[in-house]
Amino acid sequence: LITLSRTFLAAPAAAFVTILAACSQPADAPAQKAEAGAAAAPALTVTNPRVVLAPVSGNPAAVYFDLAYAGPAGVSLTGVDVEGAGMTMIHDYAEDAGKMKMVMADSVPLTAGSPISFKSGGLHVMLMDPGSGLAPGSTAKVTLTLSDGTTMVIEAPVRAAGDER
Ligand SMILES: [Cu+2]
Repeated sequence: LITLSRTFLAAPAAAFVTILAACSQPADAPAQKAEAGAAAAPALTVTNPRVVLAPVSGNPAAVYFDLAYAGPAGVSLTGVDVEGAGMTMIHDYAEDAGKMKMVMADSVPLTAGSPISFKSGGLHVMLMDPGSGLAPGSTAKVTLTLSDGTTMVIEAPVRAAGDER
Protein backbone atom coordinates (compact mmCIF):
# COMPACT_ATOMS: atom_id res chain seq x y z
CA LEU A 1 0.00 0.00 0.00
CA ILE A 2 2.89 2.36 0.60
CA THR A 3 4.01 1.72 -2.95
CA LEU A 4 0.54 2.35 -4.24
CA SER A 5 0.36 5.61 -2.33
CA ARG A 6 3.51 6.83 -3.96
CA THR A 7 2.15 5.95 -7.35
CA PHE A 8 -0.98 7.84 -6.50
CA LEU A 9 0.87 10.91 -5.30
CA ALA A 10 2.91 10.96 -8.47
CA ALA A 11 -0.21 10.85 -10.64
CA PRO A 12 -1.09 13.93 -12.68
CA ALA A 13 -3.19 16.56 -10.95
CA ALA A 14 -6.04 15.98 -13.36
CA ALA A 15 -6.38 12.41 -12.17
CA PHE A 16 -6.59 13.62 -8.60
CA VAL A 17 -9.39 16.01 -9.44
CA THR A 18 -11.34 13.14 -10.99
CA ILE A 19 -10.87 11.10 -7.86
CA LEU A 20 -11.99 13.94 -5.64
CA ALA A 21 -15.11 14.42 -7.70
CA ALA A 22 -15.92 10.75 -7.40
CA CYS A 23 -15.50 10.90 -3.66
CA SER A 24 -17.57 13.96 -3.02
CA GLN A 25 -20.94 12.49 -3.80
CA PRO A 26 -23.55 13.39 -1.19
CA ALA A 27 -23.76 11.32 1.96
CA ASP A 28 -27.46 11.72 2.42
CA ALA A 29 -28.73 8.17 2.12
CA PRO A 30 -28.75 6.06 5.26
CA ALA A 31 -26.84 2.81 5.32
CA GLN A 32 -28.86 -0.12 4.14
CA LYS A 33 -29.29 -3.41 5.92
CA ALA A 34 -26.92 -6.15 4.91
CA GLU A 35 -28.14 -8.04 1.88
CA ALA A 36 -25.39 -10.53 1.57
CA GLY A 37 -21.94 -11.50 2.51
CA ALA A 38 -21.63 -10.89 6.21
CA ALA A 39 -18.74 -13.16 7.09
CA ALA A 40 -16.95 -13.79 10.31
CA ALA A 41 -13.32 -14.41 11.20
CA PRO A 42 -12.10 -15.01 14.77
CA ALA A 43 -11.50 -11.34 15.48
CA LEU A 44 -13.23 -9.54 12.64
CA THR A 45 -16.90 -9.10 11.80
CA VAL A 46 -17.90 -7.35 8.60
CA THR A 47 -21.52 -6.43 7.97
CA ASN A 48 -23.46 -4.50 5.35
CA PRO A 49 -20.78 -4.67 2.65
CA ARG A 50 -21.56 -2.99 -0.65
CA VAL A 51 -19.78 -1.73 -3.74
CA VAL A 52 -21.21 1.51 -5.10
CA LEU A 53 -20.41 2.29 -8.73
CA ALA A 54 -19.82 5.80 -10.05
CA PRO A 55 -22.47 7.56 -12.17
CA VAL A 56 -20.08 7.42 -15.11
CA SER A 57 -19.06 3.90 -16.09
CA GLY A 58 -15.39 3.22 -15.43
CA ASN A 59 -14.96 6.05 -12.94
CA PRO A 60 -13.76 5.14 -9.44
CA ALA A 61 -16.20 3.12 -7.37
CA ALA A 62 -16.37 2.86 -3.59
CA VAL A 63 -16.58 -0.05 -1.17
CA TYR A 64 -18.43 0.46 2.10
CA PHE A 65 -18.99 -1.84 5.08
CA ASP A 66 -19.24 -1.90 8.86
CA LEU A 67 -16.42 -3.50 10.72
CA ALA A 68 -16.16 -4.76 14.28
CA TYR A 69 -13.01 -6.13 15.84
CA ALA A 70 -12.50 -8.28 18.92
CA GLY A 71 -8.83 -9.22 18.74
CA PRO A 72 -5.64 -8.06 20.40
CA ALA A 73 -4.43 -4.46 20.18
CA GLY A 74 -1.91 -3.32 17.62
CA VAL A 75 -3.61 -4.75 14.54
CA SER A 76 -4.64 -2.63 11.56
CA LEU A 77 -6.62 -3.07 8.39
CA THR A 78 -3.95 -2.66 5.75
CA GLY A 79 -5.72 -3.46 2.50
CA VAL A 80 -9.05 -4.10 0.84
CA ASP A 81 -9.01 -5.69 -2.59
CA VAL A 82 -11.82 -6.48 -4.98
CA GLU A 83 -11.50 -9.48 -7.27
CA GLY A 84 -11.50 -8.55 -10.93
CA ALA A 85 -11.01 -4.86 -10.26
CA GLY A 86 -7.85 -2.79 -10.34
CA MET A 87 -5.96 -0.93 -7.68
CA THR A 88 -7.72 0.05 -4.48
CA MET A 89 -6.93 2.65 -1.85
CA ILE A 90 -8.28 3.33 1.63
CA HIS A 91 -9.41 6.94 1.87
CA ASP A 92 -10.71 9.13 4.64
CA TYR A 93 -11.80 12.73 4.94
CA ALA A 94 -9.99 15.36 6.96
CA GLU A 95 -10.63 19.03 7.49
CA ASP A 96 -8.23 21.35 5.70
CA ALA A 97 -8.72 25.10 6.03
CA GLY A 98 -12.36 24.63 6.92
CA LYS A 99 -13.08 22.25 4.07
CA MET A 100 -13.44 18.49 4.16
CA LYS A 101 -10.89 16.94 1.90
CA MET A 102 -10.18 13.37 0.92
CA VAL A 103 -6.92 11.98 2.22
CA MET A 104 -5.07 8.68 2.03
CA ALA A 105 -5.40 6.27 4.94
CA ASP A 106 -2.81 3.60 4.33
CA SER A 107 -3.97 1.55 7.29
CA VAL A 108 -6.81 1.73 9.75
CA PRO A 109 -6.04 0.76 13.37
CA LEU A 110 -8.53 -1.72 14.83
CA THR A 111 -9.67 -1.46 18.44
CA ALA A 112 -11.76 -4.07 20.19
CA GLY A 113 -15.11 -2.61 21.12
CA SER A 114 -14.84 0.30 18.68
CA PRO A 115 -16.69 -0.55 15.47
CA ILE A 116 -15.77 1.35 12.32
CA SER A 117 -18.11 2.31 9.50
CA PHE A 118 -16.74 2.65 6.00
CA LYS A 119 -19.35 4.91 4.44
CA SER A 120 -20.04 7.70 2.02
CA GLY A 121 -18.43 10.89 3.32
CA GLY A 122 -16.15 9.01 5.73
CA LEU A 123 -13.64 6.21 5.59
CA HIS A 124 -14.07 4.36 2.32
CA VAL A 125 -12.28 2.06 -0.05
CA MET A 126 -11.77 3.55 -3.47
CA LEU A 127 -11.66 1.31 -6.51
CA MET A 128 -9.58 3.36 -8.88
CA ASP A 129 -10.32 1.30 -11.98
CA PRO A 130 -13.37 -0.88 -11.37
CA GLY A 131 -13.32 -2.28 -14.91
CA SER A 132 -16.41 -3.67 -16.56
CA GLY A 133 -16.85 -6.81 -14.46
CA LEU A 134 -18.77 -5.14 -11.65
CA ALA A 135 -22.34 -4.76 -12.85
CA PRO A 136 -25.15 -3.48 -10.65
CA GLY A 137 -26.90 -6.44 -9.10
CA SER A 138 -23.83 -8.64 -9.23
CA THR A 139 -21.69 -9.64 -6.30
CA ALA A 140 -18.09 -8.65 -5.72
CA LYS A 141 -15.57 -10.74 -3.84
CA VAL A 142 -13.80 -8.43 -1.41
CA THR A 143 -10.68 -9.42 0.54
CA LEU A 144 -9.70 -7.57 3.70
CA THR A 145 -6.09 -7.90 4.82
CA LEU A 146 -4.91 -7.20 8.36
CA SER A 147 -1.44 -6.27 9.54
CA ASP A 148 -1.18 -9.61 11.37
CA GLY A 149 -1.24 -11.33 7.99
CA THR A 150 -4.75 -12.69 8.22
CA THR A 151 -7.31 -12.06 5.53
CA MET A 152 -11.05 -12.24 5.28
CA VAL A 153 -13.14 -12.65 2.16
CA ILE A 154 -16.64 -11.22 1.98
CA GLU A 155 -19.26 -11.03 -0.75
CA ALA A 156 -20.51 -7.53 -1.42
CA PRO A 157 -23.51 -6.64 -3.57
CA VAL A 158 -22.76 -4.17 -6.34
CA ARG A 159 -25.04 -1.15 -6.54
CA ALA A 160 -25.56 1.46 -9.22
CA ALA A 161 -24.74 5.07 -8.39
CA GLY A 162 -28.38 5.99 -7.90
CA ASP A 163 -29.11 3.17 -5.47
CA GLU A 164 -28.99 3.51 -1.72
CA ARG A 165 -25.47 3.84 -0.50
CU1 LIG B 1 -11.85 8.25 -2.13
